[in-house]
Amino acid sequence: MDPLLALRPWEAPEVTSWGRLPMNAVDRRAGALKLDGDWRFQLLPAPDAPVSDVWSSSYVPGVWTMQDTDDLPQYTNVRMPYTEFPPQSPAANPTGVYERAVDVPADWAGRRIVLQVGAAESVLLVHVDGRPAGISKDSHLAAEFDLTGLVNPGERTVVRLTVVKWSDASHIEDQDQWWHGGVTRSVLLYATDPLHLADVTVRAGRYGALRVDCRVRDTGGALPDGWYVSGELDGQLLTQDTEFDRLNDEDDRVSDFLGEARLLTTVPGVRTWSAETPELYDLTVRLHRADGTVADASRHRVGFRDVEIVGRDLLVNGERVFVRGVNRHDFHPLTGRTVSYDDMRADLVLLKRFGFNAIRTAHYPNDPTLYDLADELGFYVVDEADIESHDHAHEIADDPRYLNAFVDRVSRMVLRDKNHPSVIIWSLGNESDYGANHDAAAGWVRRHDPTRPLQYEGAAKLGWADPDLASDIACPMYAPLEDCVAHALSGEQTKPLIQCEYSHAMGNSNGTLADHWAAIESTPGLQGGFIWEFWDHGILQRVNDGRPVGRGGAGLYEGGVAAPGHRWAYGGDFGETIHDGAFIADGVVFPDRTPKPVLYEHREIAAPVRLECFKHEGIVLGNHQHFRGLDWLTAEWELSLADGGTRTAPAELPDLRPGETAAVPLPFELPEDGGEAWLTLRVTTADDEPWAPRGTVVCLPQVRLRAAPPKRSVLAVRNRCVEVDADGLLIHPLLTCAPTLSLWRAPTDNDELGGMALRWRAWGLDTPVRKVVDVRQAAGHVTVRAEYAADAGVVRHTQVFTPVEDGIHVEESAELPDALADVARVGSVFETVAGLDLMEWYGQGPWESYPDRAFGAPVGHHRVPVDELFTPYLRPQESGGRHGVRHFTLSAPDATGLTVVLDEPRQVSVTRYRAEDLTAVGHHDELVPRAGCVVHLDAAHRGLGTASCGPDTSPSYLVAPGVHRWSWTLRTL
Ligand code: IPT
Repeated sequence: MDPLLALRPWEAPEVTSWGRLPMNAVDRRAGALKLDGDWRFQLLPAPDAPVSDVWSSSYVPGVWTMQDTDDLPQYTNVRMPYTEFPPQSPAANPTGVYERAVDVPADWAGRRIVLQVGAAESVLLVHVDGRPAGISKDSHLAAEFDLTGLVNPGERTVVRLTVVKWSDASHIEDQDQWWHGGVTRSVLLYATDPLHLADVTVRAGRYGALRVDCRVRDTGGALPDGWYVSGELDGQLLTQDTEFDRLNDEDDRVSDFLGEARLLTTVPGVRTWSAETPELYDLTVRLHRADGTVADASRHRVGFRDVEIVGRDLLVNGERVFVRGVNRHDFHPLTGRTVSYDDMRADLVLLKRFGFNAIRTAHYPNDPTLYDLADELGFYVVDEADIESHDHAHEIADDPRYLNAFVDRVSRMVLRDKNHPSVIIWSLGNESDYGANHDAAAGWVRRHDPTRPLQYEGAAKLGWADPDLASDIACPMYAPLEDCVAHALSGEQTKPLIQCEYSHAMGNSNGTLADHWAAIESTPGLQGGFIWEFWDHGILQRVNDGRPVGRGGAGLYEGGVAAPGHRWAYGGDFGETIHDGAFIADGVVFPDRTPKPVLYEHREIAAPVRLECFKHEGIVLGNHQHFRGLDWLTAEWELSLADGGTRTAPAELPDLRPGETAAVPLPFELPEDGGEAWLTLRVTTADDEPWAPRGTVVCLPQVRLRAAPPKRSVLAVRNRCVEVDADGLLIHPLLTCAPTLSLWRAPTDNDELGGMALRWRAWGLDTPVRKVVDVRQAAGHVTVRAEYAADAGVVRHTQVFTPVEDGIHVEESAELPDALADVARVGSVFETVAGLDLMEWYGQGPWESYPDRAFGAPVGHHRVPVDELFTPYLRPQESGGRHGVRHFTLSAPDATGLTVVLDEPRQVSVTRYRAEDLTAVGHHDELVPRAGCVVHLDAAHRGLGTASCGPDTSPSYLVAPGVHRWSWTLRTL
């Protein structure tokens, strides 16, 4: 039997690898043969099933689960998709066999030949021409195998990669994501001189000191005499550390089989690296033979920066930086886990544009290119090891059989990524309880890389301040804001508090994000956190046969929506019975990277320039960055008058250092009339940035210059009357459904998973029965009293309709019994005739906003087609709301339509869907838009919160019982 199979390595956690080379940071991409493309492929039912003569093909890098096999993607969060206990795997264990012939270049004769498999999940067995070459686990890191003795340069060799899907390792790769199988990153074959750089470690501090440590080996055996290394940084030669060499020479323990050399320099006036100023230098390290010829070389990009913890602050270059982070998976809707350079760049560009400066590589080391891009574009990275044993966390954390795997995974990540300035913190993994295996891994990191802090949520949760635990950061997940603030004020805090996950972005969510940041920025000890998460992991699926579209699907989606006949699949959509539904759709972007409205909220929260206040001397402007001035920005003033449109004027940004403020004169004469007035500073990039062309909006800070004047009382007009039908329902030529009371919204994911929707349904709020109690006509008014009977009590609703100049004024009140504490909304709902396709309003916008997610939506005059008001969340739910609307118009192309003027800024939504349309279906593509508009005017609307995973909204955003009053005027255009 094949020796690799005989070992049954898929059920042996002690076996983390066999024949695998040590991880290192030498970049071998240049000059390598890229073995990407179609490989011969067959999918076996189990790893020890016989390989047949029947081959299909599979694309590498890629997952077979999305390439026309019968093994389809499956989504589970915490639970394993099978019942076998660690380290066992199920008997049905899909195993992909990949084969391809490779012509090994003849000029590689005499060289060391290495196969690099970028990533394979979850067990990789390598054979070359039928002979065993190695084994590797650790699905998100590369594995290298020395094939020198197995291949003949100038001849054709058959490389076989056998990839076993389920293994002991699956139990520690139980992350909240799709399960796939395949070779997910590129495969390379490269050659080096036998005398080669085995590793290069770069340390570069903020005062310009650079140290480069090289490890040198010769596969021939002992190192040849006279080898040496040299280095160049942006063309400047580095100095060999001869003292280091001398000490090594004198040290008997240093053998001739491992060479170590150190290069040094100090760069005067160094340009330091930070997320705001990602300054990089080019380093080339060369390994020379005694005669000076170059045996090997390695290129690196170097950023000079320090990261340290002082007291309870995490400092980058001495500055307490705010961590505006997001959790990011390697994800793509067509390729699953395989992500291209262009895709990763697009991810990071988008994050930059929306004010993020940090990434946690949830929950495994991401594609290596991600770190190059983070260095280049400027992100702080929490680099996380591929360990999540969620379902069996407690057993595994102390299981000695897994000890090796923990240390292996953490150490390999550190060895790969240690030279990236972007990586500022190591993470031991996610949701794996806390045990001796973690301490072992932590010990390895602390010894190997004392230059960076280490974090682990599983340890931190045992005590945010406990110095003995394997976490230098208090990095909880979903901690209530009050707890964070209380900790920071307690006097007990010993570590920086940076939440590893917070503000769960599932569906229409991220309520109270601005409240979090107001507290973070004003409470010493709080430094930020990482939003959960970047992606909605919807997989593009054909509706007719239920299969993933796969690589060929580019162009089958746009603006967050799948093309007709397609949809974004979530858990359960591939016929799995064990799954966790739409919990996989919890990102700030749609599966095609279209931003969700929360990103505009975040952009404003992260604004580098703020309008602090409006005082008599003018507008106080502040620079809220850590390292930069304002010279990279340009701005324009915008004055929005409730009754007078918008005016603009050029703005001059003052020369402010970080943290400074200055007053600038008010750029406009405020007209006497014009009512409420708001001033916005439209801040854009002054030049092309690597992540944004010149003119890209960076933020839109705003101050109110004048409040709305008190409302005048409504004057009824004589000789006109308001018509209602026998049920007291308003008759109006533009309305197809008269205004009635609404106490319900299509539950958001937060409403459902937080238990609110259950309560609302139990109260009967989704189907209240309206009964007219009384209709009275008097002095031109019509008063309609109705009762809405819900199971938890009766809501009394009154509408008073008054004819006014060219319209109808409606005064409403609703009385909620105490039993109805905390409902979704209280307000009016009505429907219009078809054809009113444009909405224009004065209020917050233009993007969707809700009471607890309205910081980033400036007040102004906005104009959006009705079809674009709705946000196509994967699982249909309440969506499309606009906060703080003062008045709006719905019009047809011929300018006919209606206007609604509200008594005060209100939550309004105009969509094509009733709440019941949204609750009736599970996917966006199943929605059938109505021809008219469904309009909600809310006296009160519950905040969104984040209760699908984490805290609900805060009490101030709840809808209280008691009497609610609101009024509005409906006019025909
Ligand atoms: C937490 C996980 O770390 C993350 O992977 C994701 O599942 C997130 O929650 C929710 O989407 S763990 C959770 C049990 C708190």
